[in-house]
Amino acid sequence: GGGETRVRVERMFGLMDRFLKSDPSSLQKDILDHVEYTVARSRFSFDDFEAYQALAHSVRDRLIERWHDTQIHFKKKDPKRIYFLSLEFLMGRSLSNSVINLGIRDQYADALKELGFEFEVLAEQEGDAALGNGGLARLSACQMDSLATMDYPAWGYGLRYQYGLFRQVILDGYQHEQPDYWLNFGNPWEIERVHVTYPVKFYGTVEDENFNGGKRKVWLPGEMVEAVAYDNPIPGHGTRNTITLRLWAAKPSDQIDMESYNTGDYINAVVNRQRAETISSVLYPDDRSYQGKELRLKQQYFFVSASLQDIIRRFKDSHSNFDDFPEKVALQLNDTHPSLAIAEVMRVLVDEEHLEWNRAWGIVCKIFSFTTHTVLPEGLEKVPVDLLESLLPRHLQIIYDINFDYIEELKKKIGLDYDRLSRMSIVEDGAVKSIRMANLAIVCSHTVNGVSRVHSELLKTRVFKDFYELWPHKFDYKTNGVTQRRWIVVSNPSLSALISKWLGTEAWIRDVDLLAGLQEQAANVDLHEEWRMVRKVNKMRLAEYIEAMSGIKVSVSAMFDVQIKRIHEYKRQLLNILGIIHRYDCIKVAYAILILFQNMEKSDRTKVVPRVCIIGGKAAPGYEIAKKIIKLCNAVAEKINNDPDVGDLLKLVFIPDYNVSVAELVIPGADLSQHISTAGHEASGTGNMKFLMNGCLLLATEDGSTVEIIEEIGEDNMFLFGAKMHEVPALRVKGPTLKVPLQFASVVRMVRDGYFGFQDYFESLCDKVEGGNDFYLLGYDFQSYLEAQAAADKAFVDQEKWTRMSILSTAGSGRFSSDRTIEEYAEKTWGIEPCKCPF
Ligand code: 4GP
Repeated sequence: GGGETRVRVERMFGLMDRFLKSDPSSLQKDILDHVEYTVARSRFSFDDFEAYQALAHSVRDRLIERWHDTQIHFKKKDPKRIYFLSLEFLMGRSLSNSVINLGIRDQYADALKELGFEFEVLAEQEGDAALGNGGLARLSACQMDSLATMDYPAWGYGLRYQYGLFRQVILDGYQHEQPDYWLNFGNPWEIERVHVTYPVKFYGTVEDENFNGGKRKVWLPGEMVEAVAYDNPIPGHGTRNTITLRLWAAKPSDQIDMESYNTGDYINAVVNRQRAETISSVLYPDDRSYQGKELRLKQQYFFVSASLQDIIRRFKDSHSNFDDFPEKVALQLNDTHPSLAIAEVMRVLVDEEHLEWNRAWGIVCKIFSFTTHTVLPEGLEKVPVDLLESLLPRHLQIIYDINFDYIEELKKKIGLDYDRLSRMSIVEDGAVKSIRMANLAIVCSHTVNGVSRVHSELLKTRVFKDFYELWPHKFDYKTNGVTQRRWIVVSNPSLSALISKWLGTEAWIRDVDLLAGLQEQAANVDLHEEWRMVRKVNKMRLAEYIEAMSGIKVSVSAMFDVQIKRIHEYKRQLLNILGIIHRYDCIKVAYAILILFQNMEKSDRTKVVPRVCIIGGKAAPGYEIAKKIIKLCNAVAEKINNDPDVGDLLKLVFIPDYNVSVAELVIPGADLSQHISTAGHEASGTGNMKFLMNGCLLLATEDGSTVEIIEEIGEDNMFLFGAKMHEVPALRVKGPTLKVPLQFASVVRMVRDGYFGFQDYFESLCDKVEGGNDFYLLGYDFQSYLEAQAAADKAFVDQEKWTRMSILSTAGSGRFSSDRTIEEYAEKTWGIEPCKCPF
């Protein structure tokens, strides 16, 4: 009945009529309809959460319309598509972002007001979608927003974890992890596609088929589960284009193993089947270490296999020759996590589509690009061969075959340099024989991207040096960026309005380079006044949150100094805490002098610039040292915040359960933010960009993308310190003989001596930075860190100077939009073009 249905529908709706209206009374009606029919509450009585649900569903309806149109348009135009494969997406909340991108935020706010609700209050009802750990995962989310906004024909593919990143609860200052069962209250932002399902196979054996020079095989799996698609529409801003983030959930397979049912143990047979769901049940909370766990490998293959079946099905809908595949498909590997896709494409092409091995290999070499997000060796995944052999026997064979051909070629190029050959091999012959996923990704991708310029230099000169020497043309970088839609417009609406007013346009929301126009106004006193007002209101909002959450009252005239990110030794939250202890000590000394000499030194105390130090972040559950850093922060906070000698001069707040929506609140309220990794360790950093956009000044080391921020805004516009990247290796060699400033020794001493309690517990933490063990150079950098902090204090006292620096920070942030990053990827790496949906 397809044709008839169409005729009827076209008769029923005029072309434009079929779209939902967005005037306040249509919106009200839609919301109330959803209260009644979706939420199943009475239109006359519903609470904030139910109102949020109804509101979300009415937004969802509008998203679906655009999303359908976009998919139809893409299908008709059949452009080359980019498939972004990532095991993690940190989307956060969707409501505000969606209505802003759809351009109907104000209409909704008005509609709700008349119904007696406030938009902001309802928006607070939404929980975060935290399907990722940190930087890498949030970057994927920003990039999806840019892909949609810039009309690229893109799909994101990932896993629909039932438990997102754990919730962090602080009890007695210690981190505890609680499960994040985020789907408990339903998720209006996803659409379950019960008909989009694929079988995914595991285990079993491989048999020969005597074709194809022996390369074609038959895999007889031992286990089968079903992947079900959940689509999350991602709306672009100022465009109708709405793309798909497709997340897979595992379900028991339809194919019932009759035997286990026939044995009569019906209940156990059902229970066993249900185990399939564990594959997509939980996100691994370690962002840097790979433990070679079977479940993790299962997750990787599960999402890769389902995604590729989907991608290949879409290709085959309108193409019959796989030689056209590279013209239509670009596959982006977001870190090594999806690298099994390489072996999977080979397997499908050779075993299932019956392509000859070399032809399949030619295709594989043209479609993959790989981006790595770390410089830490422990971040590079290695999969034990035993594990792979049992779980994916056919894939192991394929990887061996790829490696064999590659090593033969390599020998021709570099000769029999066995050390180098073994370093470059995909297979590592160590105590545990394993597959180096990064090597697999590099060998098979046409482009290997870093995430900032200096990251790329490190990849070329250290991490992947051998490969760079062999294939210099493969190596490139695209400096990360963040979306100004979420990180200014959604999270800082008053700054957003102010910017639009002073630029005389809202066009910067899509064309962020226009922010540079603020430079001309950086000395304008009227702008200064409005700028300070906006910042103050944001600080008040943050102060209220701090008080509600921790009971600590903070003064908004103090400098709000923030460090929020995953807790890692290399990110040096410990340096920050030791700096705070030093500040505390100075205040105490000044106080003692004041008491001793009565009025004489009074001025010294008034010279102290009041600070509120805010630290937030999660530690991986098994990362002991990171957990001790959290405890130390809380112990120091306890002492300082309750010391009457200190008062408003210094407060320390640990914000629990740091996540995307907490960041949206904290960043706009920060005066100063810290990005203080040991130089050479932060691949890029994206938090620095979010703070920069919001006019927060940076106190930073010359690491990752900060190096490029310096080029944009100038070193006078921030507070830099610390050993430079090229100095770090030599400093480490000198390690034990390095001179450490007295102040450093004395603050570590305070911790060691139990000044903040928990003496035994902190001992190993102190050992990490003393006695020649100070790998991250906290001691060496301490002096210059304190100097940078003093410079920040000095600048803060001069509010005019500070405001100018703040305006110049926002004005100079244009380069750090993910729109720019995505455009570079599209042009240089993926070879795709915009495909804009009409209307
Ligand atoms: C992070 C990097 O640590 C960070 O520097 C970078 O900005 C971010 O990726 C996005 O590229 N890495 C991870 C990870 O989150 O899991 O390796």
